[in-house]
Amino acid sequence: MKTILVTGGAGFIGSNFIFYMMKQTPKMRIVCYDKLTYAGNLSTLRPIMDAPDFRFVKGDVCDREAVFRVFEEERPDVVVNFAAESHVDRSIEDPGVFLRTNILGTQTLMDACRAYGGVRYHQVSTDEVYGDLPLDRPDLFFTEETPICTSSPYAASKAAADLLALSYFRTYGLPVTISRCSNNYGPYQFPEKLIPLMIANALADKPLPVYGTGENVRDWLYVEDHCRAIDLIIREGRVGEVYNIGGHNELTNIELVKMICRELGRPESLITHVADRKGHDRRYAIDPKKIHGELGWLPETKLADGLKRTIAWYLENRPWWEEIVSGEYQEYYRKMYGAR
Ligand code: NAD
Ligand code: TDX
Repeated sequence: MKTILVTGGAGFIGSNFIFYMMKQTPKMRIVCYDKLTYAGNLSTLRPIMDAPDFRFVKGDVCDREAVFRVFEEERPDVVVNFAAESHVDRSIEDPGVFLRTNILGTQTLMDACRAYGGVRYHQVSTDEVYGDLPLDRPDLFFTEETPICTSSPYAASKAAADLLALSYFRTYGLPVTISRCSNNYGPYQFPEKLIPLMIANALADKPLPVYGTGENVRDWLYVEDHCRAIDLIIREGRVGEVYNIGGHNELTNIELVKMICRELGRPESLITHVADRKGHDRRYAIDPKKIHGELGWLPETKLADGLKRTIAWYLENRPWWEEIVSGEYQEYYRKMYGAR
């Protein structure tokens, strides 16, 4: 039986990936390694905590000793690294922890892969490494050849990790793959990110804070489509290669927030335009030709359907996110939005 080490598996995409893999590939041991930062939530994994082929280990990806220990104990065949600081706004406030976790954490994991040998390493990256596209050029898309040109400290830290991963492939022959995905949404997303934040605020009849004019465009991908793509890449992708994931679901932020209002039956008058994000990327848009051509992947969930499912999930799982928005998050919200 193969063992897969999923780092950052208590967060949004990592937990969805674990659930996906358990369904798709039942004969696989899954070890989740996560520091449980503010973004990690053990309650998400509660239903599988006692499953026979699952183990949770609390640990920091930058902690060499702890990382090597888990490799010694579990001898993983594959590592999928989701562990990261992932919120752009937080990186603008405090870049340090982003550089530490996102870059040094990647190095530590790849060093362990090298030390134990024969381990396939997958780096979960982002389309933000390409910077942004102009709003008046709908003909332009990010391909794997688009130059890296980052805007935020978050994006810069992710780009650095990607370059490090490619250097480990070239220099040491470590079998790495990288995926660069567009904006994800779906169940278990921390309510600091646009879609769950707007759902939570709308349900509480609180203002819906849209940065600037709201004309910025994002290319939304339902999280399960992302998980399916990663599964394909680790099984059939070529080592040393980058694969873009996303496409065909572009929308301006303001259109998206209005859709959420309509779905929830809340008035658009809740929308409040607040100060823009510093360095705010204008448009992200993925060209998924490579992953489609090589691995047959295309997004399956249309935004309108995925959004309905996501809203239904947040309505049915209020305790999961109400606990988050009632705690420390209040202080974060005051700090980030109080002066906007
Ligand atoms: P998230 O913030 O929801 O989860 C991150 C997880 O990593 C948490 O469980 C957290 O506890 C853990 N973690 C943080 N620092 C750690 C450390 N030092 N050691 C061990 N664990 C640590 O993030 P997400 O949205 O699920 O994103 C997962 C990955 O996907 C990230 O690498 C992110 O850059 C990438 N990504 C995200 C999106 C998106 O739209 N959310 C899109 C493209 C790529
Ligand atoms: O309150 C808000 N108001 C608002 O207008 C928030 C939180 C966001 N926004 C805007 C900023 C962006 O244009 O909405 C858009 C989406 O914002 P986020 O949810 O913060 O996502 P983004 O900055 O696009 O980054 C996301 O996608 C790429 C993830 O957080 C990253 O981890 C991923 O790499």
